Amino acid sequence: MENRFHVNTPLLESSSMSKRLGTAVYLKMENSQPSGSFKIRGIGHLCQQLARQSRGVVCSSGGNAGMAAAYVARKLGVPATIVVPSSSPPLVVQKLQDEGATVKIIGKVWDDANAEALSLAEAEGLTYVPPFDHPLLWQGHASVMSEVAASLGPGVKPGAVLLSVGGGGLLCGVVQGLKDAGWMNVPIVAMETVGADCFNAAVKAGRLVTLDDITSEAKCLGAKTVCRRAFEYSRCSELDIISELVTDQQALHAVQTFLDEERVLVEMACGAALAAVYSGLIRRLQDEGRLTLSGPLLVIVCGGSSINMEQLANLKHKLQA
Ligand code: PLV
Repeated sequence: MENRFHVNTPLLESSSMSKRLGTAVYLKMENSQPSGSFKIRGIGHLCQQLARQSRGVVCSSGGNAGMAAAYVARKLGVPATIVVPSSSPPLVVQKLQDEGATVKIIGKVWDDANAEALSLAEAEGLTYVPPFDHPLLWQGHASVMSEVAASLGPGVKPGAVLLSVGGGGLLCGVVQGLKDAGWMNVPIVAMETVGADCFNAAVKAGRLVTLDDITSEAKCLGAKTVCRRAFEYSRCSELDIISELVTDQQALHAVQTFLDEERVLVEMACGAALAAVYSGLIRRLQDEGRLTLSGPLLVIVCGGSSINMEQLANLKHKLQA
């Protein structure tokens, strides 16, 4: 068996969320992964396959994919270069450096940083680590669902899965995990923020859409184009993927409520998913008959390192002004 870098994360019942929804809510605590998010699952798996003998890895990232790549590279004894856009907060740059990575700040949004990472890989013979668009990432991310299946035990399946979408890697991994578990008919509620909504835009347009800009503060959801596989899944008749948006204010409010009620600090990218519960969106989908929960709601608490008390205060200042 390959070495793995991720840990089995806790599956916790949230009594406050359950009370709000009138249905059991389970939290898959991916915030407690080494490197701070679910990204380590896919990136760990990909690097095991592609980077063992590498001269070095280069990863473009809003932050968390980079954190995972830097962590895995250190464990493999391989140098890591992480390319982030200028929108990534300084605290992430610092954390990446603390993890031993070389950090380059290129462009305004992730797409700019990614172009640089691709040309660095080419020019310097480095292994390119994509943050969301690769079958090995999805295969690695799928382990989140096999763990959930093991934790829930035989005969129990989630009523729905609630998650965030950036470039769509987590979504693709969860779909694969649902397939593996024989849970294809479990609906997925796929959340983005307004201004980082490339999946929602593609679903609405019926084709891949490239956003002009990322205007949301949820920078780790800020890919301008969702990966093709995620878009294809949205059109697959065997799957039920509900794409919804919240505002940055709702995502921030969710981050704060989650901190107060669950005592856990997550970044805006994760707040987008949590906001579906706190803002009443899940309730509304139920009322409208678009979502029926025949089992517990599973929330993927994707986590994220782009947050601390100071960053939280900055966000409050920016968004609540
Ligand atoms: N973040 C990517 C892409 O950014 C990155 O480079 O870190 N939740 C958190 C905490 C994340 O960091 C991300 C992705 C997501 C959710 C969404 O996952 P995805 O991209 O697989 O849909 C531009």
